[in-house]
Amino acid sequence: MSFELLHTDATTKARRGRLTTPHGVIETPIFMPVGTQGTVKTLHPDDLLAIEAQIILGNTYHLYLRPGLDVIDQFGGLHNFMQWQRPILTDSGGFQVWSLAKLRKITEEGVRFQNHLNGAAMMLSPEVSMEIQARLGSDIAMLFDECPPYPCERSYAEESTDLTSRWAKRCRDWVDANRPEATDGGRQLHFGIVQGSVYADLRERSARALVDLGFDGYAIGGVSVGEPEVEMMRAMDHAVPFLPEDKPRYAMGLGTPPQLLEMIARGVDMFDCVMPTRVARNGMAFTFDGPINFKNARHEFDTSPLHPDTHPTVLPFSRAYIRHLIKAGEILGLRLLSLHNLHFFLTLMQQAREAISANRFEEFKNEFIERYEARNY
Ligand code: PRF
Repeated sequence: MSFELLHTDATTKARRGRLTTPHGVIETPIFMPVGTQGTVKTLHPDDLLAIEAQIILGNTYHLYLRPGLDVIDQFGGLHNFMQWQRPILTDSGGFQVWSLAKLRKITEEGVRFQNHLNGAAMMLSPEVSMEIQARLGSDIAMLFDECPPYPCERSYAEESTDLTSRWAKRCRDWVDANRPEATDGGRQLHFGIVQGSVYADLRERSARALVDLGFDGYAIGGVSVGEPEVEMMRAMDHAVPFLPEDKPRYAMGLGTPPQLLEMIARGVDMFDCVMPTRVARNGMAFTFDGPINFKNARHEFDTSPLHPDTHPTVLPFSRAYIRHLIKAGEILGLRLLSLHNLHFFLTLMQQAREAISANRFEEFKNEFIERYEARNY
């Protein structure tokens, strides 16, 4: 059993759990820093250890294109290649093909596309994606899915959802045929992805089809594609009731700090998002007292630290200095804010876990949001 449900909060659906993977144990709820190209941008793996990152994300699409599997095979997988020995989750590539590649064409077989680096014609399919992820040696591999756009006509959403379900069966078959159960418990875990756009019955149908096939965890995909926040929350409410209690649930590509807490309250256990590192490179820091924009002139002469709760590595630096680094385009500025933001997201998850254990998740969430939105810093 890879997932152990440790405790469910008394008043919300928030859960505390423990997921065991070949490269270690993950305490949930958890946020996963994104390392698309085999690096969490600007950070050394030691930095990730310092902020106690438990698991990071890698991308099939990017790593398949560059450096390619022949290079990564030389190292026996992504962990050794990038010098990160804790768990890695890889996304399956379908979503990235959609956002990056040119001339994409979806067929029953898979997705044909021209890659965004040199225009070469390529193909990703359920079998190819599962094979790439097996060779990358990630601890958690995502199934190959289609993420429909928003808004999405019902007829398209229905066809797309059923295609994702047929692809899930092909992923299952590939895994069963090629990845016999490891006897030492060290096998790669596989997570299905619930699609269905904004349609409640399609979300249910998608979840049921995946659960019938049986996977180690279930993601909710097709969210954060431009829909209003209320639709994002509804997508969780429409999928979670049909997912097994004893398997982890992962909301893909989300979200703001308040959104993460709202989703934990709905029974979601895992998250990933480029936001903390992407906005860091834009001069923005998340704090318990709301976001700080270092491009704002009010920080020019400010000798105080970024925030009292920042990581010890960042604490000695003043806001004026960080603003200067950002204004000057200095790499240290991007690095300090990336470290700070990921530390903040991981601290938030740690506090969420503690609040769940104490049966006070609802109060914790409301107190957090009130302080975050007051912006009294
Ligand atoms: N599917 C996959 N990866 C994803 C998503 C999805 O739906 C999302 C949703 N925005 C982010 N990453 N495979």
